[in-house]
Amino acid sequence: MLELVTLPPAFGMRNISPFCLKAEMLLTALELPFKLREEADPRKAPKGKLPFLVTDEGQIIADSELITEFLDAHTQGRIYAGLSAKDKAYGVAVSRLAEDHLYWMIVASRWLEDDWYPNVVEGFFHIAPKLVRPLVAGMARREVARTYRLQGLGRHTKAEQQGFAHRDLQALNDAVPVESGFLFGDTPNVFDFTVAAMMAGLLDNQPATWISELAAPYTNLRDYTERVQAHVGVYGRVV
Ligand SMILES: N[C@@H](CCC(=O)N[C@@H](CS)C(=O)NCC(=O)O)C(=O)O
Repeated sequence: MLELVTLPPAFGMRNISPFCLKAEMLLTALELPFKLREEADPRKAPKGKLPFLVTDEGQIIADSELITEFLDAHTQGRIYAGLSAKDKAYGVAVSRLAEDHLYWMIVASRWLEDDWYPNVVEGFFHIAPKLVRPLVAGMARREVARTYRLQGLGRHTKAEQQGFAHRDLQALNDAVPVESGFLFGDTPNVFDFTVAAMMAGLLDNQPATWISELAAPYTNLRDYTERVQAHVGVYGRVV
C-alpha cells in the first residue's frame, strides 16, 4: 500500500503542512488505498522536507509536485485529464503564487513573530529534550529567518509584507469561483487542493497569526477553501 509521510499535528491542525495536506487530498480524491505515517523530524526525509511517498515497490518520491506527477502516471493521466493547456497554465501559476510566495509569509507569521514563536517551540519541538529545546528551536528559527531574507520577502518592513500578502490573497480570492464549483468545473482537482491546503493552514491554525487575521475579509476564498475540503472529505484542521 502507498504510504504518505507527513508532519504530525500542530497548532490545532491535524495536517499542518499544506504540501502534505495537498498530497493527502489528492490520494483521497483518486481513491487510492494509502496510509499516513507521521515523521516529526524533517531531517529524516530524503530531501529534508515533507511530504514523501513510499510506493508498493519501496520507491521514495519526495516533494508534493513530484508525488502528483508520479500519481498522474500511476493512474494513466487521471490527474490532468480534461484540462486544456491553458487550464494547466492557470493552475500552475496559481499554485506557484500560493506555494512559492504566500507560503513564505505563513512561515514568517509563525516563526518570526516573537509573540507567536512559543507556539512553534511547543508545536514542532516538544519531542526535543526540554533542556536543549530552546537551543534546537533557536537554530531552526535562525535558518528560517535566513531563508526568508534570501527569498526576498524578509527584506521588507512588516507593513510592506502585509501589502504583498493582501495582493496574493486578493488574487486568489478573485481566481477561485464564487459560491459553487471549483477552478475547472464541478470536481476539485490538484490545483484546487493546492490552494485549499495552503489556505486551510493559514485560516485555521491556532492561535491566529497576523496573516490569518489579514485573510478574514477574503470571504470568497474562505468559502471556497471549505468547499474543497468538504468535497474531498479531508480537512486540515482537527474536526
Ligand atoms: N516543495 C516541497 C515543499 C515541502 C515543504 O516545504 N515542507 C515543509 C513543511 S510545510 C518542511 O518539511 N519543512 C521542513 C524544513 O524545511 O526543515 C513540496 O511540495 O513537497
